[in-house]
Amino acid sequence: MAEPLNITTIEQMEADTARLKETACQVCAETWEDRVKAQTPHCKFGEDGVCCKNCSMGPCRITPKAPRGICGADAHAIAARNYVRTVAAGTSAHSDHAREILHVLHSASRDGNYQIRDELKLIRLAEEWGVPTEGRDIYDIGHEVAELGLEEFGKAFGEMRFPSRATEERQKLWRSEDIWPRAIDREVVTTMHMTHMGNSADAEALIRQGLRTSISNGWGGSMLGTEITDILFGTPTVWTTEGNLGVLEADMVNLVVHGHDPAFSEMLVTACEDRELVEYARSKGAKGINVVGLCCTANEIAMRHGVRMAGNFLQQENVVLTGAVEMMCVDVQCIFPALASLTQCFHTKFVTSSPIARIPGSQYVEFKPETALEQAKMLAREAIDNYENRDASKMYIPPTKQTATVGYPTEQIIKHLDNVTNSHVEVTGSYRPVIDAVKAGVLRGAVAIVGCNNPRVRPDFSHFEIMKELIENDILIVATGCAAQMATKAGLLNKDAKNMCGDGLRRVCELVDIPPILHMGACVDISRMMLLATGIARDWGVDTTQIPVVGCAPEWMSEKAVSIANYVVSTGIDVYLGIEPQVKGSSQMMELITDGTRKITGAGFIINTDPHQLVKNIIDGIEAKRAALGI
Ligand code: SF4
Ligand code: MSK
Repeated sequence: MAEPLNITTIEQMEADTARLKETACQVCAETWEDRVKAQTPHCKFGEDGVCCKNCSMGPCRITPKAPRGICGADAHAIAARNYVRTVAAGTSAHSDHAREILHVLHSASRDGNYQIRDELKLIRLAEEWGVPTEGRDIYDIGHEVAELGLEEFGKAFGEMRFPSRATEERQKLWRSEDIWPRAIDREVVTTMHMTHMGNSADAEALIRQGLRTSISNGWGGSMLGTEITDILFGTPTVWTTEGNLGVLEADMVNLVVHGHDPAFSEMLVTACEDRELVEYARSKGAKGINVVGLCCTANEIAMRHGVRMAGNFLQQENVVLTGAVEMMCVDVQCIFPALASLTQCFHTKFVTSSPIARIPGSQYVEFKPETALEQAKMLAREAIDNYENRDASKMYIPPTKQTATVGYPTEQIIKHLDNVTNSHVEVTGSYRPVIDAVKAGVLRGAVAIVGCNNPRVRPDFSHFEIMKELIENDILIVATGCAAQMATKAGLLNKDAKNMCGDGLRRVCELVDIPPILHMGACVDISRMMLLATGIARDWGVDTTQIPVVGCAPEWMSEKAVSIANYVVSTGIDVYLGIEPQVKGSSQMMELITDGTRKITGAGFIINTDPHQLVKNIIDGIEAKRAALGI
């Protein structure tokens, strides 16, 4: 099998980190590697999920000698309560992000800072929700849709709207199992209430509420976040871009955007394209302004503007350690508070922008839709002014970078499939070609690889190994979040990566003109994957749980990931985890998350901390689904 021209190995990525660690020593800065050492070994009670501090009689920790907390809660109750609180926290993070975006849509106007960019998507959503569109101004429609979207959070009666996008079988199941969510805030509050001292101690009841809460995220908050972001900033299209630390430029003003909410980063991208500001940067001796992204903000702007990506979660300190960053602007989620002290070792300005993510030692500029462009321009000017403060003795930018093709929301996937089948008009707009390829065995199935990287394992290694082995075995990958960025850094989003694939997948990549790993966006965009799986299942004439498609989070770390994993399982899709959820202290919880949910939703977790074993489990799982379908 021909090797791809150019892949960046994990060893090369680690060598860049080691070189930057020398700079950290030079400026006496600590990094996450030091803090991992200081935190090791981790608290066993926390790891196993059997420490409860839900009331001040505790904390209570479960041991063989003390099998119950003071109130009598056992290991199963405590682990279950901790676990579903994690689901509630993750749901809150994604959904509150969506709420902010809905407010931006509500304030959008033709002559304001934010406009409606995808009118067709707005009209489609308005029609889905019964909002009149005929003869109305698009902004009036947008504002009414925003209001209805905001009602999804706290409506007093009724139930959530987007779950009715699922397959008929799923909808029926969510009703019969009584896990159709009522409203996002209601499910989060119910979870917090159920887990308050003196309430639920039944692990199964808690797991069921966790599933319902997670559906209010995946088929609620996250789906709203994705839809409204597309309406405001445009549905992503295919771009060729670059990723890894080498996208920082030695002779330009480097402005890094980091976090998740695109309202801030979109405005910074616009501001930095301003001719006057570019001229101002030149007047200060720089060749221009280089905006690059980190974490999911990077995914958002890469697939809407082709903006280059500096790296994923555990690379956030490396970016500062290059000594070449004039300003890092962050919004919400996955931001190390450690960036405040680290940036102080350099000339880098660290700007926080949201009341949700206040960090001591940062410069706080509360970002508001009404003044967004003005604020973004002010920050860009400040970054330019900071260019002259660089210290060349602290500067080293690893040259490593890769070309990546990004931006495959469902609309683009359908468009690419249509291009292949344009001679058969009757099949356009459907997933039929991909289904035919799976039925014929050219493709064995698909895996959604998502999630963070995590120092509990060798960072990025599991992603790399699993992705490599899956594509060798003719399994197509869709990726989001920091997993997608690992693929970017490695070069696996390059169309040339088809040379690493098995014959079947390589033929598909050539025919459809895609890389073997499709970048679908940020972690909030896993909702796109739910719609993709639903579309495939519908066109196949089966339920989502039957198709040879699974999810995998090899290196997950955040509470959002736990909520995501639960809504994927609720959708009937198995999830393969490379990091153990913190419930090991309860045999009942281990059974519930791996097998118990299977009796409710038809899917569960498969956990294996060895990436090579995990990928074998995935392939076995896909083959079992194929066999059950008789293919
Ligand atoms: Fe202990 Fe029960 Fe209070 Fe938890 S709720 S801290 S187990 S007494
Ligand atoms: S940024 S949640 S580290 S994917 Fe979405 Fe990456 Fe995980 Fe944050």
